Amino acid sequence: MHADAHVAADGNPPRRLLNHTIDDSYMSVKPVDTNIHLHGFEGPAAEENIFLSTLSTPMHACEYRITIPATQPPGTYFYHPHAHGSAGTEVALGLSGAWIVEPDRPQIERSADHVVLLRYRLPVRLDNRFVPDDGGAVNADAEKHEMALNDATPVSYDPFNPPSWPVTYPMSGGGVTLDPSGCNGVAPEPMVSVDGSLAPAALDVPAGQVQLLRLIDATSDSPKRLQLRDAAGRLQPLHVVGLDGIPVSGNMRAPLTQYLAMDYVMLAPMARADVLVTLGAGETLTLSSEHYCEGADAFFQMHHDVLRIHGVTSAAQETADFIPRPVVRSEMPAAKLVAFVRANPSLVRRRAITFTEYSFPKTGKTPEHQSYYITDTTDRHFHEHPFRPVYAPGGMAPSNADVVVRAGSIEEWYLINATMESHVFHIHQMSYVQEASSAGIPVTVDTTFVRVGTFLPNRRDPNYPLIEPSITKIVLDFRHVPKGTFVFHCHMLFHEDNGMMATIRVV
Ligand SMILES: [Cu+2]
Repeated sequence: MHADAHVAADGNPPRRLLNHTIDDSYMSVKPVDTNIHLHGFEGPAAEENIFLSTLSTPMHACEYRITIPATQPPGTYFYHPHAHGSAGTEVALGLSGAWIVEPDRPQIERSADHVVLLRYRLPVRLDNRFVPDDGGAVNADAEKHEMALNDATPVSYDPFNPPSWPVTYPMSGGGVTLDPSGCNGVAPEPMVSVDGSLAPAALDVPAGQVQLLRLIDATSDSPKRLQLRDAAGRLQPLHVVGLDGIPVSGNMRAPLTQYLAMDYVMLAPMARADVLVTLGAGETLTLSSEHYCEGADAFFQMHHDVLRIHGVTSAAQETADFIPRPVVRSEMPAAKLVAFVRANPSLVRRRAITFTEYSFPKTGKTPEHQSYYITDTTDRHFHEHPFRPVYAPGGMAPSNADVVVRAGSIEEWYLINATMESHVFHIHQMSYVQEASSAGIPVTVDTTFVRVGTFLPNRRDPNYPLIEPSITKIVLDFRHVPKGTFVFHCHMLFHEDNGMMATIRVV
């Protein structure tokens, strides 16, 4: 280990903006620290303690004893390192893998069960900068503008209908011009492929037999919009039986029997979609990654095929003893929970969780940098600070918590994106309900794409438009979540490593 593996500095003094305070603190960790997180694990936080890491333990080793709860839904899960500051590089380069929970009696043969890991095609740029290499000038413009924004004048504030927010970057500056639609970055997105193969990979399957594709976005930072089409280019609905490990039907004994038809799935980093396909002899289906609106200071998403599936004549036995059928939408557990919330608003606490970014200039030993925050902004005097756990002597989890909730309660969170790019929400130890999926209905997930907001003209400062934040609503049911301290964060790991993570305690 190098002595300078872990660099922390104070950064800039606190700033005031609107009614609230913004702390800066800069941390740089070389990817020498690691640990493990079982993404989607619904057991106690202490069993897969992500606050422990190989740098934080005396022998530079961590021991985990993990029991998968009997109530863990049968489906597809993922494990990856979660050491703050170094997780992004490690995941981008492939340090991760799938874990699968089988139902009591598997419904499908192993040969019809396919794990489809979408990883970056290597080599991949790891600095995650959206600007070209000569983009230093645009950063300098952004920092100067940012530091001039201080404004301690109180404004009226509704956390659930948030005010427009300043943007981080100028529309034009330092030789870089941003996309005025707010959707596309100036640099192309690094492409994904199956297991690092040359895209698209090929999969031959026996014709007429139900196949399960476990689609996993194994990238560190790149949500993907996945579609399926036939040989004539016609869109084919994805028959989704599970999202993020959880059967869409809620049927834990026969999770593959009922599917939700979706035109596309928005698969965020570490998100999973379990999809059934049945091909005729000679039929081909192609899975592709499609363009979507990622944000002006994100990347330019491009169409590319990732997997071609061919149906081939086979003498093999039928592999499934069930015929998949569409789920009854009103019977889905996600629909029922949202109906309960609508019928009983007084029983549900609302909370605003806001994603923000700011640019900070060089001060002393601290280089210029972007800081990323995820903050409970329900109280108008909220305080933005990067992930900053505090430990009592001998403590295995932080003594400070950004959000405290009661076990047994239900909360509705407004995920508010006040930045120029997309984000991804993830919370540990539990799933939750996303009120609107790409199928237009509620679904149960553990990872959610948080779309970018919309540009508003700014007459005082035309080169710096304002952002009308986007709002994505989720319902969190804390009735079955083990008490303890854990985290929620942006699952674009560059953002997480640079501060966009917060602690939650269930008491
Ligand atoms: Cu983010």
